[in-house]
Amino acid sequence: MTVGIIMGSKSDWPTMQHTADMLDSLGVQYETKVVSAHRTPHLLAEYAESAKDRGIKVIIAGAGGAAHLPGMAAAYTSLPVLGVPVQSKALNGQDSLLSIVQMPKGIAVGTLAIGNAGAANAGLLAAQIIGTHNTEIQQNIEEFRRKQTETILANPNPAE
Ligand code: RP5
Repeated sequence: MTVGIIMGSKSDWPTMQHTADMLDSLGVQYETKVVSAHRTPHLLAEYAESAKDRGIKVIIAGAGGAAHLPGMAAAYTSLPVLGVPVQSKALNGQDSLLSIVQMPKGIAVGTLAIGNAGAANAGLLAAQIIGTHNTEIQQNIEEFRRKQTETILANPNPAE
């Protein structure tokens, strides 16, 4: 597995599934697991500390509300960590976004957009990172973008 997708709760899966779908479409292998910063703190430490030795190259962490998962995962590993703010019910994901994006200097998390778009783009960005050392994945990304552009150019009429 080259990407580790973790999330704070099973309730995050409908969002984080978009990450998995993107990685599937780009031919990137991944694993998925519920790991909570608050409810299973020891599991989080164990997961992030062992990720590099297990062959993981990028960790994608999705969480909502007081979303400490990406930041704490980043604290336990030198692998790149991408954070996905899950759209919370109470504050629409503003809480998730701000708690993920405002990392103090010295520990980095790459924060994506709130919700499904951010989840999909986390997969895309992880693939782009891995693609710097993997020609096949890089070609898959270029093909994905070529098709995306072609589809838009072939359907210029918004009313159709
Ligand atoms: C966070 O709390 C999770 O990432 C989830 O987005 C949020 C709510 O979790 P549940 O109460 O639905 O399990 O830890």
